[in-house]
Amino acid sequence: MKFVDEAKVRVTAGKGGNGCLSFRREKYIERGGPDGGDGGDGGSVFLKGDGSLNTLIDFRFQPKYRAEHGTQGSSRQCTGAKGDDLFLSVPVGTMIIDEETDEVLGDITKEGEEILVARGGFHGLGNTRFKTSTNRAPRQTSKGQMGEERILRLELKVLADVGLLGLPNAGKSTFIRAVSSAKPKVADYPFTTLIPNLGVVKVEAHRSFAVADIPGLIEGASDGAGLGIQFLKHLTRTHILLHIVDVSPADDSDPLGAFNVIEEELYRFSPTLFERERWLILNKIDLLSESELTDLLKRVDEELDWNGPVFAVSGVSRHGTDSLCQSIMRFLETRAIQLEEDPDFVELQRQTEIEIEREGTDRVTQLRARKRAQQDNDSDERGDDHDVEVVYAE
Ligand SMILES: Nc1nc2c(ncn2[C@@H]2O[C@H](COP(=O)(O)OP(=O)(O)OP(=O)(O)O)[C@@H](O)[C@H]2O)c(=O)[nH]1
Ligand SMILES: [Mg+2]
Repeated sequence: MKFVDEAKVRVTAGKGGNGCLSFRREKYIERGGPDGGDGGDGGSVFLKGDGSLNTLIDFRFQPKYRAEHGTQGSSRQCTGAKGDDLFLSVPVGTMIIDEETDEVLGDITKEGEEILVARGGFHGLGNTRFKTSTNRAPRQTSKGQMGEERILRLELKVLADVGLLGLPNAGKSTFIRAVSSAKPKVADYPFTTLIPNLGVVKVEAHRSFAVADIPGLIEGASDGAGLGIQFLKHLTRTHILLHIVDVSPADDSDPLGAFNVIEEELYRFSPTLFERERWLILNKIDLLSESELTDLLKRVDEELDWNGPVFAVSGVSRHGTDSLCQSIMRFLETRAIQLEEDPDFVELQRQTEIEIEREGTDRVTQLRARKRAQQDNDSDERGDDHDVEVVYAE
């Protein structure tokens, strides 16, 4: 499955400056000829590949862009200044589509690659240009042309940096709603989320990451219970998993028990994915008193086989979610630097992904074979999401 991050922007190139109507007027020179200069061209709009960006989210906050107009020509044959071109930085991999015609204008495939998306208006001509042997004092000029305007749809296939993991009702979708502009359905019944969703989290300008919300897992998922475990394959290329635990489940079950159930299912899907950076997120802390939370944290410390980071948040009140996102961003940025500097680390990541893919595929294949045997030639593969191709981030 490919997640697609999408943004619509209106780009308007600058108008060309008008030509100038003017005649030379100097002392002692009678009937000086025409001396109106041309206008300057309008600035164009370009999109430019920037390898440090990984989402299109900044465009959702600012959807309109305009390049500068050219200035008018002036007397003494002065040409107007050209409007500055506008370069908009987009992530490498961005596809540019004209929203009105659906025409693909291009793909930004490399760092620094530039694609013209709106051409600046041509400049107007000053009256000097219209002088002929029969018309020595032309009063004619031309106007600068309008710049092109387009509505662009930008699409970027993104890999989620962060994957959410947890029982149904743990609050995964609520968390995505709290930290991003994605609006997956939230409800107090299990399996509200049936297909993975993508949320893009903007920490500040040009710092963002993508989170995948996948359907909840239940005990026995790796044996096909609930929606199964095949959705875990969407976490193969994430860099952190957030294991979200409801601290106050409606059925009064023990949150630590819920934690162990998911850890077990994850391990059974892929021992290699189990080794991935994973943070424990205690969610719904708005439902606990301070002392209850302290007791729970103490139990986490004493009773769980867990050495990773622990965060206490509430997706509903958004308590703790900002600082969690800041920590995620810092982790991802540190990792990106390591990827740039250390080729061994890059290779290790690649191997890890191959291994997870292999383990996950084996597991899912085994499960299907078993199901098929049980159901006696029943080839119904509900729960599979092979035909789900594209999910748009809202
Ligand atoms: N009080 C409280 N309720 C929450 C919080 N987060 C989620 N909920 C509630 O928990 C229920 C389940 O939330 P969802 O976000 O749909 O849970 P999910 O993990 O996405 O569930 P599935 O999609 O079924 O796997 C909803 O009724 C939410 O309103 C929270 O921080 N505090
Ligand atoms: Mg959900």
